[in-house]
Amino acid sequence: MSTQNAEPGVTDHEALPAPSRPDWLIGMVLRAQSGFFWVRSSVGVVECRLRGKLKKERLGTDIAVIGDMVEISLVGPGQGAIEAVLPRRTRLARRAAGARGVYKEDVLVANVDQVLLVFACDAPPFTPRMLDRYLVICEHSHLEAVIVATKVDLVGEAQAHARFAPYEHIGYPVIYASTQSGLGLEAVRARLDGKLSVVTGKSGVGKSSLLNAIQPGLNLATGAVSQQLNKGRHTTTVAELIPLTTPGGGYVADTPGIREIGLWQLPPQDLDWCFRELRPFLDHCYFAGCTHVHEPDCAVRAAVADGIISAERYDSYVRLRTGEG
Ligand SMILES: Nc1nc2c(ncn2[C@@H]2O[C@H](COP(=O)(O)OP(=O)(O)OP(=O)(O)O)[C@@H](O)[C@H]2O)c(=O)[nH]1
Ligand SMILES: [Mg+2]
Ligand SMILES: [Zn+2]
Repeated sequence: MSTQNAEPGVTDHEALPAPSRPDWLIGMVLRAQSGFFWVRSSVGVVECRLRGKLKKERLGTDIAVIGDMVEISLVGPGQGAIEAVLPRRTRLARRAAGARGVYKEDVLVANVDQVLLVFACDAPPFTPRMLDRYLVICEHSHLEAVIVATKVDLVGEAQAHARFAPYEHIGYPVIYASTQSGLGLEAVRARLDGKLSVVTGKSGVGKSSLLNAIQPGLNLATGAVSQQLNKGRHTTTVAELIPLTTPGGGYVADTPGIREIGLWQLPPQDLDWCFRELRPFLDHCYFAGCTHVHEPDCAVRAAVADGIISAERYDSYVRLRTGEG
């Protein structure tokens, strides 16, 4: 496991609060599995279980998740108990079906600084609809999104830029990368430095290859081997944070995809806001409660007609708005 040789010390980039008891330690959950939590603290990685009182206080599966800052007590060499979970700054969550048809939030990663949305220029083909859905998830969760366009070597830089320019235009950072040519690897490394990042994107886009390239020795499974390992997995639940050896430290969660994170039942006004280039127009439609799909005198549709809002992005918006997916 990659966390086994982790240097002592928690995040170098965060000022840590003092523990509430002098004999407790503050640490970060790097890995969670079957009720065990691997917590990185000043004495190294400690294998912890949850205190029973925590389980009673906070029912659910996400009492502690990777990325959580926790207070632990030591119960033996390398072994401890999680006594408290500190408040989360941010979270990446999905809505899961709970009892009696009520949906509950299921936190996957806590204290996320940014999400790297990895999309290949080709192989697998670029899917703007999916990128737009991911961007909505990030906006809705108030998480910074960074687009990484991989496999630039397959299409050339001009075509890659043409494909992702609409996203740069509305203010999303795009890093053009290729593990074949080395393009963009420094930029990705700099972007990850000192932060907790979720790296996501569909299978085969090159997430693990990218992380292997920026951190030699990581040896994440790629290509056919990776596909073999993923076979039969029905969950995208992220289980592990990888500590980075970049100058400022940092952590990444390499996850197969956040597609399952439900977008359904997103209130219409929230969806409008999640398409950031729509925001300046939202108060200028003729009808209050305009859906921007068919109404006359719609400021959003006018902006699309004028080429101010990308027709492709608008198409994604309409699909989500009308539930066509
Ligand atoms: N041409 C080209 N191929 C690449 C590049 N990066 C990765 N690949 C190839 O793309 C395939 C998939 O790469 P992975 O890193 O396993 O992709 P992944 O996103 O981690 O996939 P999953 O783990 O299944 O989610 C492998 O065969 C890589 O060799 C690149 O920059 N250029
Ligand atoms: Mg992978
Ligand atoms: Zn409108």
